[in-house]
Amino acid sequence: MLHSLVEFSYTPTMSEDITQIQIDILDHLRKHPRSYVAKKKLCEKFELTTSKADRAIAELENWGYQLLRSPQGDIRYGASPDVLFPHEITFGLTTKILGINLYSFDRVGSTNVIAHKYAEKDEPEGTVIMAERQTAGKGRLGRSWHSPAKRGIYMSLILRPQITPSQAPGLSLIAALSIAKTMREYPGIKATIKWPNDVLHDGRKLAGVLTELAAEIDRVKYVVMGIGINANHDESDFPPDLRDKAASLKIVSHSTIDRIKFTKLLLVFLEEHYQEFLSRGFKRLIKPIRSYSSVLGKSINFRHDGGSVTGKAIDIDDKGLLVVEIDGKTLSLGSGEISLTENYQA
Ligand code: BT5
Repeated sequence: MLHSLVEFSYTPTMSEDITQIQIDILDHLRKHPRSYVAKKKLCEKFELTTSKADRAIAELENWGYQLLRSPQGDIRYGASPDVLFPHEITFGLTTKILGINLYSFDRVGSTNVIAHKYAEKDEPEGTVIMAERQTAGKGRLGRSWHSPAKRGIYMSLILRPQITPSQAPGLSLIAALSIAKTMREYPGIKATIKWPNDVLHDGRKLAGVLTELAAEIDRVKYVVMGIGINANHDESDFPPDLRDKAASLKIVSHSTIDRIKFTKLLLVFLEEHYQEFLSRGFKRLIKPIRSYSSVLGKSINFRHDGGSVTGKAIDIDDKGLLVVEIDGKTLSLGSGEISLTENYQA
């Protein structure tokens, strides 16, 4: 975790030492949320001089932490700033693999690109790369992902599943299911999955998934699962060409989302579904995926044999493939591009 903070560009001038002191103090205060802690106690516990403790507390407040003070000057944790600090996401996180190793940046080109670099450097399964903004956020097929600062959640996970490359597209569906499930915990958000990788509300896109592979013919070396979520965007945060087809959790639910809380819950659902996928495949996941689908029963366009074809989406099978009916015949689509003929178009 310390390692992650050093990489975190909100703290470029902080020494490693003082950063760890700040985290220790913060964690201690948060573990006693109802009581004021005397500064003397903090100094004793962490073997600090008063001036070092004062400096650490002042730095925490500089970052935006609200600390409450009793008339005697004792301190209590008040609130955290809206910043995706690694120690905020890992604090109280109940996952066993995902997010245990977590890096967070102020600004990157693309978290997926960083995740590939880190994966090549043997970072472990479950490593998460996050950023407050992306200057070159990637969509699928060379498209881009609009990633304004502090509005969204932009994250990439490094996964090392023992699967064949043909099984990997299913991971996008697992991400979409986990995102939709997390969103449905919030009142007013009717998140649906547009197979294979989008999460929508009333036809407007709230989130997208970009799953990329490093693989040999019969073996996946690693997977980078990129997730982009529109959390606290106002309408004006989207460029004009996206305003009709994109929305944010804030726009839909009329309230600001706690991005840290959302990220933690998402990691918990993702881990649960990922483990299920690794041990039993899609069998038990397919029911919620089908029930969240905004595509089933709809007429869709997709690319096939070099041309554009229209058919009806009738099922998602137990491998995660989309089953489409065209002129009484069925066809299973593995990945690629579909669009609803009467609804959202990416
Ligand atoms: C996706 O692509 O939906 C995958 C998006 C994945 C983004 C994450 S962010 C973290 C990680 N790091 C990255 O660099 N990428 C991943 P696709 O299905 O191709 O959708 C892209 C299309 O959606 C664009 O061509 C726009 O039309 C639209 N779009 C772009 N930004 C959007 C946004 N913020 N919200 C909704 N729609 C958007």
